[in-house]
Amino acid sequence: MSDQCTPTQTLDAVVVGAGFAGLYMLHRLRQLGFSARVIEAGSGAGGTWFWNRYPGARVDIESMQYSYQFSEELQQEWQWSERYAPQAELLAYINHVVERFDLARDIQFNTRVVSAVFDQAGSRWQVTTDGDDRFSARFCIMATGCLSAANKPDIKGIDSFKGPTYHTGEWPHDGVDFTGKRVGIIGTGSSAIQAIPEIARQAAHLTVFQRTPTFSVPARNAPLDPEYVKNVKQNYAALRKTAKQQFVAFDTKANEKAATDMSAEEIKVELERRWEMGGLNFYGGFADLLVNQHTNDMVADFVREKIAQKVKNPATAALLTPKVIFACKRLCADTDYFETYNRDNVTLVDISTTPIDTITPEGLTVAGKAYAFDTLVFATGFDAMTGSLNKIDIRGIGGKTLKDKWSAGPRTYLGLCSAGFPNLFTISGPGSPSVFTNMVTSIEQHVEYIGDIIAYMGKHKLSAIDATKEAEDAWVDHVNEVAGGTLVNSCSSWYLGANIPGKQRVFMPYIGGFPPYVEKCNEVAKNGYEGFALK
Ligand code: NA7
Repeated sequence: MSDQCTPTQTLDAVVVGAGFAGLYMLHRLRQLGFSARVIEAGSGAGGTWFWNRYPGARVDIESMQYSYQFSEELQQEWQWSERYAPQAELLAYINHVVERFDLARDIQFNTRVVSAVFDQAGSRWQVTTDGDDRFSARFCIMATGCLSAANKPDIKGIDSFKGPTYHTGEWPHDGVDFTGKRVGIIGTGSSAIQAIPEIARQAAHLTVFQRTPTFSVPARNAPLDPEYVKNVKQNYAALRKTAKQQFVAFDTKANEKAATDMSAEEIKVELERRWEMGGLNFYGGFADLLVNQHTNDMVADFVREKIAQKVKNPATAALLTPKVIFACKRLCADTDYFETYNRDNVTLVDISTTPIDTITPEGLTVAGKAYAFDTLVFATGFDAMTGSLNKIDIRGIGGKTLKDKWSAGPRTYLGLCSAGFPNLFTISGPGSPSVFTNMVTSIEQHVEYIGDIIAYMGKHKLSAIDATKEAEDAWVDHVNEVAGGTLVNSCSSWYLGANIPGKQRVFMPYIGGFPPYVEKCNEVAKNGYEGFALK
């Protein structure tokens, strides 16, 4: 019956997701003369910035850099107000982009893609949605984000809690008023580190349940100085160029020297200078930070010392002090996070050795001790990199599912394509620099690269592109080899999928740096897309 009710819409491309990636992909496809439709589960555009509306949510890369650069007019006209834009401003920016480039007419909101099945005979993707839409498209482009499938832990009694519960990645649009409430929060990653100071200021009491303490450096957020903005805008091209030459694709004023080539005094000065600069500039302190254990220990000890200075209660300070490799989990940038534990209305509960026993109607219990609250917040992160893709029934050649193919860890060529799934692209997919970089810059690179491939195929009258197994195997080996040469491969982070019980531990993003990655992509293109089979 539904076959008759829902005629198939024929397009050049279906794009899944209307965040930074999906929006620019749509714009680019249109520029190239292709028809496309974006399917978005949310009621509005924005992806991460649509869903993550928890108190304190803001970007941790400077706003002047965490923005599109494909349009000079756009980057000149948009006014950021703070060094790190808050969620609402990022969403306003995204909505401005939607309007400015007239994108909404090709976006279907409130619709979730359920399946994408490759029809080999016609070289087309048949895409269906939970609204019973059917699309037939030459290309299917997954712009589903790296951190968009919320991880709700399977804790006993989770549904028994009688008060409201919230996940930071699925926050209510009209906000949550914590005034006078006793609040429990599980998790102490980036989201919690931003939310905890804000919730503590409002709530009657906040109890934080911490499994692993996190390294965090002061963000040093502030209103943007108009002179600085003017200067950046006059020289935007130069800043963007410098940023793209950096490992992380944003300008950290990186020190090219390894700590091993510096004197003890120089190191001390550099550490203090980085601490004062604020935010993820800390990554740029020493060229060997992620590969030299001694350097890493030294940086870690410096930050541990700062935590001890900030937190008045030594027992609490000890609990908040990370024991792992510095930046092994993503480094956080905070505003008053550690200081928040000096408040009388904040309690830290260590659940590293004694996990939560059960959630109860009144709160939860740890090691037999009951903690009561009115509201429970899950700041428990995401099924990263693969979670949102695995929610969709994606079937390639011979009906094989992507989920099955990736059961022992994601396998891609350049993080863009997976062999056996022709004409399917993942923007900032596993195996690409993505989360180790300025996401917007990485997204733009992928979108433009995919656009070029599609245009190339049109020009050469090609109907299908697929990664070869050999190129994919070699790329996966390279991704693993590079990760294995760093220190970040060693702790239980979401980079490895270690936060999701049962998920295969494989280092998912490419940690070889943005410039070498782009160079590799460009070389592949120059050689007629070597490593891809074109038909
Ligand atoms: P993260 O960084 O994955 O943090 C999730 C937190 O939740 C982290 O402290 C976890 O502890 C904790 N967690 C997860 N599951 C549980 C269970 N079952 N019990 C107790 N504690 C748990 O997610 P965020 O949303 O904060 O940040 C995600 C990214 O967004 C961030 O890296 C930035 O790139 C932006 P764990 O460390 O696993 O022991």
